[in-house]
Amino acid sequence: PQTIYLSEYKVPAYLVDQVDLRFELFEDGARVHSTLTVRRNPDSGESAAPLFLHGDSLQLESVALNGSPLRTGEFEDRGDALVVPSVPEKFELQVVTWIEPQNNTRLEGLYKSSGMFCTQCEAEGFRCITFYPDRPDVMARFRTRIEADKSAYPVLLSNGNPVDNGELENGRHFVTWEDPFPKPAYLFALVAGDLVEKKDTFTTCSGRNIDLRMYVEPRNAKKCDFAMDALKRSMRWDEDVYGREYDLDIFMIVAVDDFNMGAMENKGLNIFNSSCVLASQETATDAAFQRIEAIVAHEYFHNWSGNRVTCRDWFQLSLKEGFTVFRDSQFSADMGSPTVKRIEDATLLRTAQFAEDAGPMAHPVRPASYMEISNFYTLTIYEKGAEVVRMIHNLLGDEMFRKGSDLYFQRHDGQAVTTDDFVRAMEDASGRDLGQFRLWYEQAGTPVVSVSDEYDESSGIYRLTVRQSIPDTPGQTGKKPQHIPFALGLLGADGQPLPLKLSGESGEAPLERVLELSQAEHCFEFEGLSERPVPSLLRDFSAPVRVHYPWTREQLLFLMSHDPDGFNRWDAGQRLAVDVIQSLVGAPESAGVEPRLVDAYRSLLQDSELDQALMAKMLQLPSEAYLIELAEQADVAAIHQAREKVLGYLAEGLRDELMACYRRNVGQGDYQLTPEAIARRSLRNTALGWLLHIGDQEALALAKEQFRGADNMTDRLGALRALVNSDFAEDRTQALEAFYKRFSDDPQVVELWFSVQASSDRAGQLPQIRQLLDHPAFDWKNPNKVRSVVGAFAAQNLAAFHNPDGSGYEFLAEQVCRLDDSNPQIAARLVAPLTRWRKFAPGYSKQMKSALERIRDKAELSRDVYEVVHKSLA
Ligand code: BAL
Ligand code: ZN
Repeated sequence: PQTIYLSEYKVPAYLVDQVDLRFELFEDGARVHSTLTVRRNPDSGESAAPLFLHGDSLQLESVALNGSPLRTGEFEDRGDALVVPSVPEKFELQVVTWIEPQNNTRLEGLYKSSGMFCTQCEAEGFRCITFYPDRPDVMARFRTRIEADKSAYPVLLSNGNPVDNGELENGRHFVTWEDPFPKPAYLFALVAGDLVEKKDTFTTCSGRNIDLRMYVEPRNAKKCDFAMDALKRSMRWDEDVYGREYDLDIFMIVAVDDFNMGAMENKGLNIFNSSCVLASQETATDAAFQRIEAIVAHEYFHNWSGNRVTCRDWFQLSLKEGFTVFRDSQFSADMGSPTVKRIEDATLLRTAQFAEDAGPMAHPVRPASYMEISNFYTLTIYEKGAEVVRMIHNLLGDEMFRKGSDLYFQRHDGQAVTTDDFVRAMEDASGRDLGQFRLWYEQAGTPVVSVSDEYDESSGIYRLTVRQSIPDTPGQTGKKPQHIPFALGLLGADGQPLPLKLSGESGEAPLERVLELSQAEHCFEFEGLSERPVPSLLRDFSAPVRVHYPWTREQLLFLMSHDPDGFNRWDAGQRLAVDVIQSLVGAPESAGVEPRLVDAYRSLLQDSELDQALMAKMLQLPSEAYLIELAEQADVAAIHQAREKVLGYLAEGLRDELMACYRRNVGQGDYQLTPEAIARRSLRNTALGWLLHIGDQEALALAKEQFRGADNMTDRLGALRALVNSDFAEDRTQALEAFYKRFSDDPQVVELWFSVQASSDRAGQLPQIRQLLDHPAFDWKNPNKVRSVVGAFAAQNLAAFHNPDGSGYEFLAEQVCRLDDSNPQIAARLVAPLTRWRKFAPGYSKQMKSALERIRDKAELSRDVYEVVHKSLA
């Protein structure tokens, strides 16, 4: 496959002003009539360029130019493109294509899911519908007429506002939609199905009434309320915080079961993966409700950050994704607990994005090249991209950042632009120079910030030396220092924050400050300190970097109970637990666990002042995935054993406190989604999990009772998970059977049921995983099912996946090869766990590499999987 380079970007030779589409939908295929109003791009400089239209899996029926059919020789159908060598300066092109949505298993373009037609066009799916200049800098107005059988497809939707509808012969009907906003083809959407409609309204800040509609299959009608409410809160929030008002008269959300992504921000017609939008108390966990709220907000926010202002090319993907993830994280923080949200974001980043940044697919937030753009919907583009915007926010402050975003939206409304345009708007609005800051977009890899310190008692000076370095990544070496906002505080022995007075400064010193690192090394001198302080570094995770500082266990214990920064309090606990677990990795069985860890967790469990949501987070031990990420040459079995040992030791030592915690947090009245109620459920389920881990009989009885009597999915699944991860084999089997019996007709709950098993080292060893694949509810064509079994096994059941006999790797290779033919996007995503083979101890890495080689040697590998596998082996 060909590599595409940012440096080779050229403006389009032709622009499309208007797209008129007519879809004739049938059971055995669809005919797409397209009329494009085209003109030569005055900025292109290529006066005699041929017209080049992308295509993929299309059967061309006819081409006409200004109404005259083109004959053989006047156009070329290359399969992946339609080329018309000679065209006038302005013209209309009529193209008719035939496609087969019912056979489209890639789920790109127009396809069928549970009997309905739906689309996914980002990034390059529109070319699977008709021939088109399928690149985001070609923005056109779309008018779409959909024709289908009325009884099978009573609901016909597309972007914009409905402008016409009527009856046709043979029981068919049509609806026409018109979208007044020019958009790239990746934002096109079409839905046709037998769906129920849930209606609501929203009055915008200027007093316009917007029709809000959700379309779902009838069985899901009761699962819409939460998403609808989240949508209205998102609309209000975007007005309040960013001054962004909705622009069409109607906003629609559709839920579909078969979807590669989580959701898609098509103009006025967001399409969601069912699992990211449908929820009820009985069927969705707290985590699912929070995910839904965040994704509904994310897709809605794209209406401005992505749709009104879009990307010039796919190298700029983070322009819309990084900014929109930042916006949705601000929204979630405002809706719940900001500290907990920060902890969750940082955990994802440190566990998974740092791993990506240290692996063979590492790329900058603005990549310089790719083979298959679908492979670049990554944690780096999304989450690191959001951190980069967050740093700009922190450097500029609330007010200037808002000024910058206002300028960005106003200056670029209706345009397709670059990350550089975004940064420039921030600079122009604030007067700040972000020249060096731009390196965050250009350089891949996670910066390492190493801190050392010395305290001079006689002068009262505390000297902090801060060095930064950025590791080499594929194709990038010798990187320049970046501009890093580094927030810190200093604590005295009694836990009081100490003033941070830099030498030579006058006036009152702050108790927290943000140092701006720009060189490879800085030395900061703080004066007027009468005691050696304990540093609290990178507060609130002020930059996506790794911090190295030789904290002692005493210091970590101290920060864990005293740091006024909630994030760093949690972080100190994590660092301590990591240190204790790491010291046991590969140690003899007789090696003891640090007893102070039990004391620290006991204090935590007994701390009645502490925010319960933070306590719930602090009680989570670092995951195996994080421990692996931190290891040099990961020995998975040894890490797993060490972690289990610490968990067992803590649970034994804190048995009574855990039981008290459980009892304190049950029976709190009606189900609510407040941060407090979520924290209580999290605390009781963590306590239950720990107690079952050590085989506590009283806890077993409580778990069974909770499993039977729960009035919500968080508690029911919490009990199920605790049972599944315990050694009570019979109870586990009974609970799994009962759960399936109760929820077998709800695909989303069945996905939970699959993933609880697939991610458990007790219930998810390879033979059991194979059984899950043979289960009648498993469906290879449904990405959620694949993710819930194969994905969960490889990404969460690490001890089983990394079985030293290599069977887990072979299994994954087999499933990737199987999926590559039907759904290459999903196949390429599943390969990820193997790509980090260099990270593991030799016994593992050799076998991981051969599994990758096995995939590489498959005949007719898709471009998606080819890119991931070849880059991983390079
Ligand atoms: N644009 C793809 C889905 C999302 O990030 O919203
Ligand atoms: Zn997005």
